[in-house]
Amino acid sequence: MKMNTHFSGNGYRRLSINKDTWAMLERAQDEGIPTVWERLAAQEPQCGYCELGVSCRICAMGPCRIDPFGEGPQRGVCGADADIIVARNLGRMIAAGASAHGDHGRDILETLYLVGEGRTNAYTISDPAKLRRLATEYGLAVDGLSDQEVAKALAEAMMEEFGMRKGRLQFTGRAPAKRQALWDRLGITPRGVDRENVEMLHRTHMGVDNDWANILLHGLRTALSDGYGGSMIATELSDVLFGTPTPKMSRVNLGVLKPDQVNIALHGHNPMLSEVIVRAAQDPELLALAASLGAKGINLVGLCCTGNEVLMRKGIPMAGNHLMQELVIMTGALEAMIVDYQCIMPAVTDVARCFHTQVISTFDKAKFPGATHISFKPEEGVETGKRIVRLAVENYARRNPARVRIPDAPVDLMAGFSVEAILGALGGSPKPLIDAIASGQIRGAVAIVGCNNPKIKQDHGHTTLARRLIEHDILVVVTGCAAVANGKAGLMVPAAAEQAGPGLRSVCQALGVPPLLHLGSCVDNTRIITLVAALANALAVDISDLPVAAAAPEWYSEKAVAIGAYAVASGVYTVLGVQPPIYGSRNVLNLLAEGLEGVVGARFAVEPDPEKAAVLIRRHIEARRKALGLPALAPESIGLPEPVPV
Ligand code: BF8
Ligand code: SF4
Repeated sequence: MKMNTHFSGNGYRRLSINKDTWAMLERAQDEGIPTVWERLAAQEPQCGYCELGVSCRICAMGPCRIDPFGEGPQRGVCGADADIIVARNLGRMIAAGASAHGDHGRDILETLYLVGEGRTNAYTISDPAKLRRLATEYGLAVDGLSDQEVAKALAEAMMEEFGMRKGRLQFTGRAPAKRQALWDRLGITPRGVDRENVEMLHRTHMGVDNDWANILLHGLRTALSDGYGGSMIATELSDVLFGTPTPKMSRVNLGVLKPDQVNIALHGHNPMLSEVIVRAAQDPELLALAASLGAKGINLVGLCCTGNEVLMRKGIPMAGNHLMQELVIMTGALEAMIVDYQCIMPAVTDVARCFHTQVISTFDKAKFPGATHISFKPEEGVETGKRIVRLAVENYARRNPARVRIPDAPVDLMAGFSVEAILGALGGSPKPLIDAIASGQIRGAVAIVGCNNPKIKQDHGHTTLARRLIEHDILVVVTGCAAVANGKAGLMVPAAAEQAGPGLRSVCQALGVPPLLHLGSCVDNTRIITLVAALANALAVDISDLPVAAAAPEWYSEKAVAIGAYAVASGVYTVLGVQPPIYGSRNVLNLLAEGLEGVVGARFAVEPDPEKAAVLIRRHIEARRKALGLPALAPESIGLPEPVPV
């Protein structure tokens, strides 16, 4: 591919705030290796119809598009108008994102079932107390049963949730009673993890649900089946199998690679494989093999959400977030990139061809031409893990030391804040947090979540928003690539409390925690839902009454759309930093950005400038505080951002 010249000189510096990214982009430029940024530039200008959401290729009478200026066609061949087309496209995005999480949850669930049946030697029950709590939540009698028997019974009960037998997902019971009643009234209580996704695909087939608002309502139900179904099952069962996270220190950025060790990156989302890799990397035989090749050890590093999973539970250092997946290979120091699924760019095998790195794919549902495929079966996890690590170690012999360029020194970060760990730090109940919010010492809490997107200067949105919020005494919780971004910026160590306002600072200092708490991977956004539901329940209010908000400043993925939709459907005001493809329908836009407030007590906002997003969020939080009768700043005193032109 022709390299894009507008990154010449040090123009690449405007693509990211990070020195490690800059160093690798400099190498990419010197050596003519294309990256995600060049490919974006090559795609520009991107299709305006698609950006507005008004193109449709659902059937073979099309593809169709609606002219946003009103001069060309206003109907597709079937008669669909812009509202239907935009709503159908958005509905399918939600279903795809929810399916990704649901399928991930199912993989973990099937593993729990294997443990319950005693058919795998690779996994055990790491948190039996949590296993029993969950089983009790599912109405199962656990007294007198072994952990293995409880695991099997819980797995079977959860398998029911993927279909349609029960009529409502068990975990919806975590939401405040008022919220559950609202969902019932609206007819959006999720009934099954798979069911809502399938129904969305059905409804959006040509000629089924031709009412845009009805499609969007089902979009909320589909998203709820992710938040209280697929994702929540994935999180809770990963804790049961691999351990419920506790606070721990680790390090982040490309500097976590070691020049004298075998470096292996764990990339993707599912912790099943990475758990066995972590064990295989400590295997004496493999360590001896590494030593015989001159390596001082085997160094595991994380990428994206698999990285977050092993960081949260094992303290494995983190090489970077989404936009680092090509760049980590360009260090020349990576022996293997082990991938499972989701957010793994097909481009990684292209970049790997320029170096000695082996990309090893592991799930039969996620193959990569150019990668070595080693099929992972949880029954044979231990053997597969060793086989993969052996391959990586052997590859050390092919490393060219002259090509190794590891930029920057790693930054410390603290991770591991499960809901259990947070409540533990608070002395077992949310009351101290509620008291701090009520007094105004902490004004509210905001989740900053989601991806990197090459359309946004890497990590600028995440870190700027986080800084503005903590400065104003707003506690921030982070997951996914947003967490990694803020870790790299040094905001996730206890000492970063210095950068917080006086109220939040004193709370963090008393507890010894950072002002940004790392709650995990993207499926772990359900920890945030569990936490806000617990706060609302403790106060006997709905989630939408709380001074809380969410933001996805740099999102790119369909999963992020599903997450945003279940956050809003749960009552959480959510600000997006990247425009979703809905602007071609004024009706859809108005519903999502305004009308939903009257339906579910929360809405979306779109604000690409994180400075302005911070103002929007602070205004929202103060308005909620006022409505709860808590001391509140006047919204006008916070400043009014310029409205985004629509
Ligand atoms: O599930 S934040 S880029 S890695 S989608 Fe992907 Fe986005 Fe990162 Fe994790 Ni989440
Ligand atoms: Fe065109 Fe309608 Fe077919 Fe979409 S469903 S491609 S709008 S005819």
